[in-house]
Amino acid sequence: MANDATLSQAAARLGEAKRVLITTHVSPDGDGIGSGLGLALALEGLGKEAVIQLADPVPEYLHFLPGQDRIRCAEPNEEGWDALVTLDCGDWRRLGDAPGDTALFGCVINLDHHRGNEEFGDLNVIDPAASATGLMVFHLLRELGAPIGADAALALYTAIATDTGFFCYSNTDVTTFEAATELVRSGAYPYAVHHALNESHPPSRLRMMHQALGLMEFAGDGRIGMIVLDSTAFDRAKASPEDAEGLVELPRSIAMVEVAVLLRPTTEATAFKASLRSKWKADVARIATRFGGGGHARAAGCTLEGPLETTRDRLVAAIQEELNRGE
Ligand SMILES: [Mn+2]
Repeated sequence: MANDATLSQAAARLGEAKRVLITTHVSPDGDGIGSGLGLALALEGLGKEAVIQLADPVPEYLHFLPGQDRIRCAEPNEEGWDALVTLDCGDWRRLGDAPGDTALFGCVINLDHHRGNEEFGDLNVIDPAASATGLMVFHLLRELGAPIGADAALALYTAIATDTGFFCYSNTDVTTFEAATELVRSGAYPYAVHHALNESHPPSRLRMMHQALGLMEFAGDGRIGMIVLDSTAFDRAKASPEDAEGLVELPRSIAMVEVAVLLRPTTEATAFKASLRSKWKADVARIATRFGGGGHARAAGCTLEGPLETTRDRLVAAIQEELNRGE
């Protein structure tokens, strides 16, 4: 692993710490929550105090993970801690105000796999080659010599499974499978994760999918597949924003499509959130970065201000440019 030295430095600092605060980005996902719970539970196993502080609540689909009584969400942190570990987050602002002031921490450890991470920590362990932050936490716990119990294993397995699309995306590699094997050996039950994430949707999720399929459009000779959800689509489906999570996979499943886009209004409805995915060539992180977002080469996101028509046009133009670049 590229950042071995730093990973062992992080392990050394955590080994000394007695009280550790853990956090992840706003709108937390499976990797952020799974990594956080896995780390917290394993640190507790070493006799440390570990609390997870979040800016936003844990989404419904992750409520099956055990250990969530360690999560605080309502107020920003005001206490002092030996260390803060930020997980899966490329810049400090994206933590919301969850951790509070940096002066509250003996050490800030930034553990992440986003390329372009702003390295805001005292220790920055950034590995863009890692398929998930959960995988990095797994290796960190090995460095620490921390036993991984069944609950922590389930959390870390979930982190890795969600960021790799259940071991399908192009980031899935030997290291990923090796870690998953170890986690299953430690008690993670893969079907429990698949069941919670893929077989437990409310009917509104499928109504939203129905709307989304009807709104699918194409650009760039069919190489750009896009779904634009407006508030009418949500009203028709009687759906919540959570019901639209991951629908960007629908256009990505089409043979011709190289870049898939899901556009949906922000809760304030003054801007649009774009989720971007690609298959082989297009670097969607580069596109997202142009609009102030970020992510990975094959999965990224950003928020675009302005009315829908201009937003769509700006985005399609930027994607087209990226597709031309690769030719
Ligand atoms: Mn991640």
